[in-house]
Amino acid sequence: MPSLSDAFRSHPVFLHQKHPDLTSLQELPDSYAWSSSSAATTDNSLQHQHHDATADHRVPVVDLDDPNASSFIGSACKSWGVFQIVNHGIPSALLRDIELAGKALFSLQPAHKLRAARSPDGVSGYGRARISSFFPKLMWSEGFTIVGSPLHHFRQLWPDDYTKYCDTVERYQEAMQKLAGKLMWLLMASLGISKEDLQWAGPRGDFNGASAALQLNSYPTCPDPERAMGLAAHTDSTLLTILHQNNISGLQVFREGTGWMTVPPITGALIVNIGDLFHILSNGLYQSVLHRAVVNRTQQRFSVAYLYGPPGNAKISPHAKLVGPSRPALYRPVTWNEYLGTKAKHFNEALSCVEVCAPKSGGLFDVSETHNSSVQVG
Ligand SMILES: O=C(O)CCC(=O)C(=O)O
Repeated sequence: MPSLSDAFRSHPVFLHQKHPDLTSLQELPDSYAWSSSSAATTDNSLQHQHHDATADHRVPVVDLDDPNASSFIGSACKSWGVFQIVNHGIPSALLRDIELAGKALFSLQPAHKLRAARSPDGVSGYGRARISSFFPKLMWSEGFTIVGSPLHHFRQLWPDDYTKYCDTVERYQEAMQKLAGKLMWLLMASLGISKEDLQWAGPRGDFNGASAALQLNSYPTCPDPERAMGLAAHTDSTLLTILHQNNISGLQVFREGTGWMTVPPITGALIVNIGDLFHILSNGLYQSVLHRAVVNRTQQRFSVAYLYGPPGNAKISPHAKLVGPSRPALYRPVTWNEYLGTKAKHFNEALSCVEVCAPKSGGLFDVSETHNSSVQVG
């Protein structure tokens, strides 16, 4: 079965020159200075001004212990594509431990971190965001991606002390996998899809064989945050992503008609966002939310994203229950690997590359009419 890394092997990303130590810079180098004209698309333009979260404009918070959690999640996914969860069952000590592991990793000396550098055609390891290659300016962040076991890279980073960090990552991966399975069924229930309706969830419905990656992100303090970008606007290729952010805000989501909205840190809460594959599965009903991370002058920010997808051989397509004469299938079937390959090549245009039909208010039209359309956010 093809592995997650195979998708990247055929689309190597050669990242720019060596990563400088961002913490040592007193001024923003030109290569990190974003402006509207340097941004790749309108949606990626640097608009740090954002809307304050009034009651109507707040990313929904869902209590997973609430008997109506599934329908709240459904509404959140239709109108936002993102929500925060509380009472999710992940121990706060584990959230603290993964944050400490990230802090320990990113505070190593630059040359030391490069011992575990990600190769151009690899997925695991230390480096800039893979999406960097789509932008003319660099992002004010560093990342570390883990697919499967962190052992190989952690041995390179901490030859004498890797076991405790491996243990933390493994516990975190296990807990996230369970939570992702639970969220998948809450999402499915909100769409009227039951265990019998989803073959690739496996005979026990536990999504055995699901693929995932863990992405640790660090956003150092920045001398000129208004002109810098932590992580440029993108949608995730996943079914869903579960994000833990420390208590420093920086994540923003784009909402049609409103603009960029900050997702405020809530102690102990996790953020869940819909990815492109779930958007496909829901036949366009649930939004794959466009999001980005901005930086600040005084406090380093960390985040940990659990990027969750289907088993390697599962073809994801609009679910039969969501397709009918008035709503034909909007996308063709794809495996996660195929889709990652498309994303690695076409980035935010990837969804439109697998469209067979595009939604339009009041009806449907052939996608060939609209192939120049930019980011599909819903
Ligand atoms: O750091 C964040 O808040 C966003 C992280 C993210 O979007 C990612 O890792 O893909």
